[in-house]
Amino acid sequence: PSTIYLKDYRAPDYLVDNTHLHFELKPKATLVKSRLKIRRNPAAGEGLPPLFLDGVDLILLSIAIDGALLSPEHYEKMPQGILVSVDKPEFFLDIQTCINPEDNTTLEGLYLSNGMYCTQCEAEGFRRITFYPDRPDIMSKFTTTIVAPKEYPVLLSNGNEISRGPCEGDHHYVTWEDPFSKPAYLFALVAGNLQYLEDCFITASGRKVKLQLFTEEKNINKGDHALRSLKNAMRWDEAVYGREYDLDIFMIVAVDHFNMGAMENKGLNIFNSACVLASPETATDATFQRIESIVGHEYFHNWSGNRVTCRDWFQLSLKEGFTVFRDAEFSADMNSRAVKRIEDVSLLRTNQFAEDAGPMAHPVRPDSYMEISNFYTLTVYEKGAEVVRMIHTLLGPRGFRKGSDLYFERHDGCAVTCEDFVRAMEDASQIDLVQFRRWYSQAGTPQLTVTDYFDETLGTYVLTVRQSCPPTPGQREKRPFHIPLKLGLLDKNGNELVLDGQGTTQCVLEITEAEQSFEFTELSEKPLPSLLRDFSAPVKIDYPYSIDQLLFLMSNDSDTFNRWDASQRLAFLALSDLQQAYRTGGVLQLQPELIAAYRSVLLNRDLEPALVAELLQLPSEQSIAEASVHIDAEAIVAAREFALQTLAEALFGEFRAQYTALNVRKSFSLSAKDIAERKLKNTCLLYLCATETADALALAQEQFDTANNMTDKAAALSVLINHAGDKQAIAAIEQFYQCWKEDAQVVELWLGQQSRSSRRGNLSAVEKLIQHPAFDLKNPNRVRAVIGGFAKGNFSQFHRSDGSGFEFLADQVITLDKLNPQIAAQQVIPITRWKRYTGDLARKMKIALKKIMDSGDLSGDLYEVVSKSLN
Ligand code: DPP
Ligand code: ZN
Repeated sequence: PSTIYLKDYRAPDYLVDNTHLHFELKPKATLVKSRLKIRRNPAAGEGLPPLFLDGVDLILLSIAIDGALLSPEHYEKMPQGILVSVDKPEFFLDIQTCINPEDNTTLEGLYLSNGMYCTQCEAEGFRRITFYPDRPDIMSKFTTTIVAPKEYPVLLSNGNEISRGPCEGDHHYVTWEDPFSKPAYLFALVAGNLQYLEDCFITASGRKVKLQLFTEEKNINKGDHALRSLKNAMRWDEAVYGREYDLDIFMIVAVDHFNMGAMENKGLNIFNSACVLASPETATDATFQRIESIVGHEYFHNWSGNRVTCRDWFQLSLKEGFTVFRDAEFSADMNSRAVKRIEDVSLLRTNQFAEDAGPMAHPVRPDSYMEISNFYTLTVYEKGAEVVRMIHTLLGPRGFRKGSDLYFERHDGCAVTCEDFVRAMEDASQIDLVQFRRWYSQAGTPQLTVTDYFDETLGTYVLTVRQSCPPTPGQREKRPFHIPLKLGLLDKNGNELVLDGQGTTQCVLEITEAEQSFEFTELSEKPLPSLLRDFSAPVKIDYPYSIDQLLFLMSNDSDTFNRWDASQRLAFLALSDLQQAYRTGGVLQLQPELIAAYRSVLLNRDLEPALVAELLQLPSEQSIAEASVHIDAEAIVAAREFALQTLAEALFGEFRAQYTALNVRKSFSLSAKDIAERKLKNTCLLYLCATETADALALAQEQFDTANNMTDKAAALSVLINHAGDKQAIAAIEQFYQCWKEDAQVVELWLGQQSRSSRRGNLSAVEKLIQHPAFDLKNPNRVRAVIGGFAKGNFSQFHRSDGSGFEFLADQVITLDKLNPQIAAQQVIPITRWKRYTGDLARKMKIALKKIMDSGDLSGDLYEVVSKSLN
C-alpha cells in the first residue's frame, strides 16, 4: 500500500452533477446500474484528461458514454479502479456492475446483516458499490431506485420517497430523491423486513418532519429512547446553534453488523444496534447515555458534516472534532455537566494520550496516511473536539456562535477544510488564531510545567509556565502552542481570590511562548493555584502539589472538575509509591491521609452522589499505564489491587452504610439523580465485594436476583464474576445467559464482562468464549466484546509475563484480517505500543507483531498499523 499526502491534494478533474442509481438486490449478485452526469471541472485546468473512477471488488458489466458502449481500448483497468478516456467536456456515463453483498464480510459498501441489506460508505465504501470518483469533494444530487422481492417490504435510501410500485414477478421498487448535493460517502441503502416506530418533530420555523426508527420486529420495544434523544437533539441544535433540519423525513435504522458506532448518511442514519437499542431491562445507564450522545452526534452531522462537508479525508476532524464537541455539550446539557466532562477527560487522558505517545501518533489533521480508516481515531475525534472547545474558550460563547453561523453560511453546500473553519471563527470574532492553528498540524501531548513565587513584601504572586511537546513520528521539533489555561487562586480558607479590580475570580491565561510569567498583585498571602480548570486544554500539567494541597483542593476547589482531578492526582501519587515498593520488595502501604480523604468523601452529605461516585473511582490500570514513563504491568496490577483492597477493608462499614442507604426499591427512572445513585451504590458494592466476604457477596447475589434494571443486574454480575467463588460465579454466568441469550445486546455485555474479568478472564477462558455459539468473528461487536475486552480491558491477564496473551491476539488478528481489515487493524493496537513496556513484555509484543507481519498478504489497514509500529 502506498502513502497519500495532504500536500498532493488537487481539485478533481471532473464533477458529477447528478447520480442516478438503480439496484436489483440479490444476495450473491446484485446488479447496480449508475448514470452519472459528468462535466469537466472548470477549476482544474485545460484539456480533457482521462477520468479515474474508483472501484474495488466489482465486476464490470458495461460502460457507456452518452449511450455508446465503450470497448476495452477506451478504458484501462487498474488495481483500484478504471481510467476512462474522455473526448468531450460534458457527458452521461452509464455503468453496470455486479456485486456480492452476501460474501462481503468487510462491512464496507453493500452487505447483508441478518438477512437485511445495508451500506456503509464512509470513508471509501462507495467504490465497493459501483465505479465512481469516490472522494468527498465531488458532491452530487442522488436519485436511487431499489428493486427487491416483496419479502423485503422496506426499501430505503437518502432524501424523500418519490415513487413506488410493483415490478415483474414478486418484486417491487421504491425510488428516493435527495435534493441536497452530497459526497458518495453519505449515500445509504437499506432493504429488509423491518418494523418501525414513528414520531414527528415540528421545527422552529413550523415545518413538520416525520421521524422513523427501523429495526427487526423483536427489537421494536427498544427504540423509544433513541427517538426521544433525537427530538431532544433537534430541539437543542435549533436553540444552541440555530440549525434546523432540512428534509421532510429523518430515518434511523438499527443494524447488528456494523464497523462503527453509527453513520450520518443524509436523512438515513444507520446505527450499530448497540448504539441505538435500549430498554431498562436490557441496557445499562451508560448505554442509555451513549445512545443519547451518538443519536445527537449523527443528527448534528446534518450540518457539521453533510451540509458542510470535508474537502478530503485529511480534514476529517473538521466534521468529527466539531461534531464531538457539539454532542458533548448536548450531553452535558441533558445530564450532569461535571460528570460528562470527567468521563470525556478520562477517556482522552487514558487513550488519546496513549495514541499521541505511540507509533501511530498523528496531528488532528494528519498530513499522510496509507489507509484512511486507520485515522478514525481518538486524536481526530476527541482531541479534535478539545481543539474546538479551546476555540470556544478563547472566543467566548457569543464569539463562537458568531463564528459557527459564519462558517455554516459561508460554506453551505461546500466541501471545505479545517483552515476554512478556523478562518470563519477568526473573521467573526476578530481574534487572532494564527498560532493556534498549530493544534491542527503538530502531533503529541504538550506538557506544561508550572512553578510559582510569592513576594510577601509586595504582595505579588508570579506563576511561570513552561511548555514543551515530545517528538512524534516525523515531527522531532515542536513550536509553542497557543494554550488557554483557565485558573483560579484559593486562599488558606478555600475562598476564591479576586484576580482584578472587577471581582473576577477565574481567568484564562493565554500561553503562547515556551516560557512565560504572569503576575497577580495585591495579595495578602501566598495562594494555592487551581490550574487548568475544566481541563481547558488537552495537555499534561505539572505543578509540585503536596499531598496536603491536593487534599485541600479535593475538598475546597469551586471547580468540580479540579476537585476530581485532585483526587486522581492523589491516587496516582499513592499508586506510584506502591509500584515502587512492589518493585523493590518493600512493604506496601496506603497513607492514612488518603484513606481518611476517601472516608470523608463517602460521609460528606453535601456532595452530589454523582461526584462522590467519581471521586471514589481509582484510576484504571490502563490510565496508570498511560501516566507511567515505563510501563511495568506487573507492578501496576499489584499496586492497584492493593489500593482497592486496602480501601475496601478500611472503609467497609462506610461502604456498607452508603450501599444500604441507596439500595431502596423504587421504580426505574433515567433521571440524573437516579443514575448517579445507581452509580454510587454499585461503586460501593464493588468495594464491598473486593473483600470477598460472604456478607458482601450475599448483597451482590441479592442484587443480581432481584434487580429491576440492567444497570444493577450487570453491576452485580460483574462483581460476582470477579469476586465470588467458582460455584457462585459460574451459576450467575449461566443463569444470566439462559435468561438473555436471545438478546444480542445483552449477550455482548455478558461476553465482555467475562473477557474483561481479571479473575476469570484468563487466556483459556477467553479461548473458550471464542468457541461459544454466541461468538462470531464476522460480527464486530462480538469481536470487540471478547477479543477487545481481553486485550484492551483485561490488563492483568492480557499482560501475563509469558506473553501468551500477545500471541493469542496476533493469531486472532491474522484470521480476522481476511474477513474484516478495519476491525483487525483496530484490535491489534494494544501490542503496537510495545516500546513503552519494561522488560520482557516489550520483546514479546514485538515477536507477536512480527508474527503478524510475516503471515503474509496483510490488508492495507493492518499493514499500515503493524509496519509503523515495527519501525
Ligand atoms: N459514523 C461515524 C461518526 O459519526 C463516521 N462519520 O463519527
Ligand atoms: Zn461523527
